[in-house]
Amino acid sequence: MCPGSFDPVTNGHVDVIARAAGLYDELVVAVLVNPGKAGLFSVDERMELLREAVADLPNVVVDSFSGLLVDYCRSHDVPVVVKGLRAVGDFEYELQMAQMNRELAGIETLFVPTAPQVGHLSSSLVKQIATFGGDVSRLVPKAVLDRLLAKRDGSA
Ligand code: COD
Repeated sequence: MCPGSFDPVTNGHVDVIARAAGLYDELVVAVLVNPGKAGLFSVDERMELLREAVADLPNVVVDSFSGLLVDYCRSHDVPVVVKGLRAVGDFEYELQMAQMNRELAGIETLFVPTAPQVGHLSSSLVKQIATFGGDVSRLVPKAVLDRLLAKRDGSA
């Protein structure tokens, strides 16, 4: 399983998802609500954009969940969580969550190092750049770009 806020999905997420999909027979990408982050897109919008972004990966299913990651894993028999690691900041946060999820439910976390060409990408930076009219066309899938532009122009 690849969990995240995906608000919205970026090319960095897609890279990790595609690589995780190559390691397992089945991969669930789940939108989980991160209480520490305010959302621009609704959970339904995030799922729709994710589905478009992973349309060429037949073993990937998109889902959502509100609650603890370990509860989702337990109820769906998910043994492993795959996370992308960018820099030291990610590592400290992700290590803590990985250790906690293992303590709570024995769930293992596999870390995939970010690809250098997407290591600087984050949903928050993409939103900030798009809000102020910057070009994010190389940073996100096409469907996300269209939706960001529509939101900025007030038509979505
Ligand atoms: N390159 C590589 N990996 C990337 C990139 C990139 N450019 N951008 C993001 N990623 C990775 C992140 O490192 C992360 O692993 C994943 O993609 C998702 O990223 P985000 O930013 O969309 O999602 P987060 O970090 O906000 O997601 C946090 C969760 C929602 C997974 C977490 O808060 C959670 O599990 N919440 C559920 C409640 C819970 O169980 N809490 C207790 C945790 S111990």
